[in-house]
Amino acid sequence: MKHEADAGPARHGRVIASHGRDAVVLDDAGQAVPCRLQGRRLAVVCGDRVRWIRARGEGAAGRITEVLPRATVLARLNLQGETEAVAANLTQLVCVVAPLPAPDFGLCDRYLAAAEWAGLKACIVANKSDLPNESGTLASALQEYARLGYPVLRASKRAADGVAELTARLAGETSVLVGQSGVGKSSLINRLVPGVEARVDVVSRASEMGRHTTSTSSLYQVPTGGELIDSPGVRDFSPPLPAPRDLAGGFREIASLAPGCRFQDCRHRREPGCAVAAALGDGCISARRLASYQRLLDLAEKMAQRAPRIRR
Ligand SMILES: Nc1nc2c(ncn2[C@@H]2O[C@H](COP(=O)(O)OP(=O)(O)OP(=O)(O)O)[C@@H](O)[C@H]2O)c(=O)[nH]1
Ligand SMILES: [Mg+2]
Ligand SMILES: [Zn+2]
Repeated sequence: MKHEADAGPARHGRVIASHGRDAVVLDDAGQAVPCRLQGRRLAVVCGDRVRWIRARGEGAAGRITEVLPRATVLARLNLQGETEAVAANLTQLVCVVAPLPAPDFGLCDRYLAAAEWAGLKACIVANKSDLPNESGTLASALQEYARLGYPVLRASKRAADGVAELTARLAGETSVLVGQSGVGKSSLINRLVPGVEARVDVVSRASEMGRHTTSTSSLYQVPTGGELIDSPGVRDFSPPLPAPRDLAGGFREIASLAPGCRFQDCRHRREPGCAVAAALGDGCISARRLASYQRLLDLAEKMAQRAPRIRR
C-alpha cells in the first residue's frame, strides 16, 4: 500500500481512543490528533504510548508507526481463544457493579484475578447506590470483597455519594473502569470529568449509531488527578490464564492459605491436607469465590492439556 508523503520527525504520544485502524493520540502539547495505524501488524489500545508522524493529504492527521513497550496490560481471551489487549499501561482496575443489571460476581472475580496476575491494584465501585438493593446478595458479596482487602466504594450519578473517596483513589493512577454493560461506567466518567460528553461524541461518532452503550474505550484526565479509561461493557470476560499451578495467585485468600497445604503443588480441589478446604469448612473463605477459582482451574487444565509442550 502506498502512503502519502509524511512530514516531520517521529513524535511521542498516548492513545486516548482506538477503534479498528483509527486512533486518537494525545501529543506532547496536549493536542488530540486523529491517527491511522501504519502497517497491518500494528495494533493499539487505550493507554498505549506510541511513536507517530504527521501525515499529509486527506484523512487522518497522523500515522502511528510504533507501539512502545507496555508496562502493564489488561487482556482478555476472545471467542477464538486468542489473547487480546483491552488497555495498556494501567495501574488500577476498577470493577463497577450495581443492583441493576443483576450482578454477575463470577465476572467480577475474573476481573479481580486478571488484575492480580497483571500486577494492578483493584477496587470495586458499588454504583447506583440510589437504587434499592432488595436481594441482599449484592451487599453480602460486597462485604466479602471488603474482607479480602478490596476497597469497596459507593457511588451514584444522582448523589454526591462516594465521589470524594473515588477521586482520592483515582489520583495518581491510570485506572480502567470495567464491568457489565449498563452498570453506569460512562455515567461515572461524566460525573468525574466535567464536559466529557462532547468528547464521547467526537470519538465514537462513526460507530455509535445513536446507541448510548460504549463501543470504544477512551482515556480521560480526571481534573482532581489521575487518568481514567472507560471501556465497553461486557457480557462475559475471561482473562488469559496462567499455568494451573499459578492460578491461585489470582485469588488472594487462596494464595495466602496455600503455603499451609500438605502438598506444595496442591490445587485445592480435594487433596488431603488442603488448607483451603479446611478454611472452607470453617467458613473462613467463601464457597462462591472457591467455585470461581475452580472454574478457571478447569479451564486452565483443559488449555494445558491442549498445549502439552507448555510447561505446567
Ligand atoms: N439509578 C441510577 N441509574 C444510573 C446510575 N448511573 C447510571 N445509571 C443508568 O444506567 C444506564 C446505563 O448507564 P451507562 O453509564 O451508559 O452504563 P455503562 O456501564 O457505561 O454501559 P456500557 O457502556 O454499555 O458498558 C443509563 O440508563 C443510566 O442513566 C445511577 O447512579 N443511578
Ligand atoms: Mg458506557
Ligand atoms: Zn490446597
